[in-house]
Amino acid sequence: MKGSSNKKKVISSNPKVLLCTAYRRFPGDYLDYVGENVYLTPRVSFKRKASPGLRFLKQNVPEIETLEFPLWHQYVRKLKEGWDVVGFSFFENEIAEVARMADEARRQGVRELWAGGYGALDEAIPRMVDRVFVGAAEDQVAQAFGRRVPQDQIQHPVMTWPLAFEPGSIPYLVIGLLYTERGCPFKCTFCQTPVFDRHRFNINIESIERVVRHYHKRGITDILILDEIFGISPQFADKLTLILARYKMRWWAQSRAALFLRHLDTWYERGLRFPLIGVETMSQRSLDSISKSQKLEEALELVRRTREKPGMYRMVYYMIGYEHETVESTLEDVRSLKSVGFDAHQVNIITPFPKTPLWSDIQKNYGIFDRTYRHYDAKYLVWNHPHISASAMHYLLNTTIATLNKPFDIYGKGFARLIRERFASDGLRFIWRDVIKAPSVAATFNHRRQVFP
Ligand code: B12
Ligand code: SF4
Repeated sequence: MKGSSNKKKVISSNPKVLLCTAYRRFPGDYLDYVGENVYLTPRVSFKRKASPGLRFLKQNVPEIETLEFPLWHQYVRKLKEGWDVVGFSFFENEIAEVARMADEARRQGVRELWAGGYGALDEAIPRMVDRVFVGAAEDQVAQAFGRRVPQDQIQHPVMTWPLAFEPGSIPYLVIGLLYTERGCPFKCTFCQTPVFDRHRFNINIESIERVVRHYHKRGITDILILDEIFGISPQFADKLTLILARYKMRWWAQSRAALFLRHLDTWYERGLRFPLIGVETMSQRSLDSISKSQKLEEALELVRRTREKPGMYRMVYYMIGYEHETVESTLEDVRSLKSVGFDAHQVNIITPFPKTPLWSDIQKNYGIFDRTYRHYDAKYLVWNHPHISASAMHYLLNTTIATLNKPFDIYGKGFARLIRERFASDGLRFIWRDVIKAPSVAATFNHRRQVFP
């Protein structure tokens, strides 16, 4: 079967299918996108309380049941309801938890196990489950119920994550999520997207508009577009940004510097305020070594041009551990990035992920010494770097994060500037929208329930 490996058993034509994420090891065990990159409190948190993969599957194949980030006892209790199929959606760093979940499902007599999501690219997975799904799977899952979901009819689900103040998880903002394009035409050596999502396509725009309308009705003012390269399909992006403008959304988007530069003025007018780009390094040699197909000047120009636009907050992805770098050259690179003046940084250690060109290159040239799944969250050195030891890399990561994301710079300067600029441009509307309405909506919002507008 296309896109999946198969040790298929005979299951009924109307099977009971349960799809889960990895379990939470303790109640607060949600991946916190900000907490991984800012060490001190007070700070904001941004917790992954909904799984985009499972939300898409449930929206398009309502016959399935989904279970997002259960605690272990909740998972075991759910298994007891009796299922023909139990499937898991996970990242590489969650494989140990999923292995334990698979054992428990087998122990309880589940007849068929499935795996999907990026973690399913790992070579251990086909031994763990009966069926591995690679790439978008709405259509394949629907086929288990005798239906088809063509690519152009995939419906977008509602999914939100909370932005809160820590300590205390005090709710501040509900962020509505969008994921509008699968696949990528670039071939950065560290990235799994080109091998995972081989077919590029856009999600049905009418269904996206329905979701944005729902966010608006629920009082949501901010949207994060999770796409890796938003704007790669210009006509689609044009339609989508017009929808966002119509509902007066303030939006965040991940894309490449060149695409932001091309569309900056229009997108800014239509509500773009939080651009996220992969700067990756301040060295063109390092950029070229990962085939990023990006010029350093593009990122620098983006900082210059966005600085002129009030209310913008610029975040970057940055990696350390390029093969020719040393401790000294890395610290120099970090200083150079700091001087450019982005507002916040996500810092990762270059990590080989299965089936990427980087994975085979590193295995061939240096060797991978650490196969602890939990260490594949891009915060550990898992391979034999020629110039930097694992402990030195650990020190470098901490120093880099502490230097780039000083709370005073991120909040003291960055947020204070945002508040000033929003107040200057929106006046009392800013007070209503950002100080009164947003926290009130956030205080009562249930992120865990999937709704179908
Ligand atoms: C949004 C995103 C995130 C979100 C979380 C998203 C999530 N799903 O939980 C955040 C920002 C938190 C995040 C964090 C990280 N991410 Co990330 N992220 C992405 C991104 C851009 C989109 C993923 C997404 O939500 N897609 C939308 C949904 C709808 O698609 P999907 O998950 O693929 O699901 C579909 C199919 O896979 C399938 N499916 C999924 N599960 C299942 C299960 C079954 C049983 C079946 C049948 C089918 C199925 O059906 C779904 C519908 O079609 C991808 C790149 C990309 N282009 O996809 C990287 C990506 C997944 N991330 C990646 C990485 C490296 C990370 C980090 C390690 C980096 C870092 N340090 O920040 C961390 C993880 C940290 C941690 N501690 O866990 C890597 C791969 C990771 C891996 N193999 O483990 C990717 C591929 C990017 C890359 N450049 O290579 N990420
Ligand atoms: S890092 Fe981004 S641009 Fe590069 S291949 Fe992956 S998704 Fe495409």
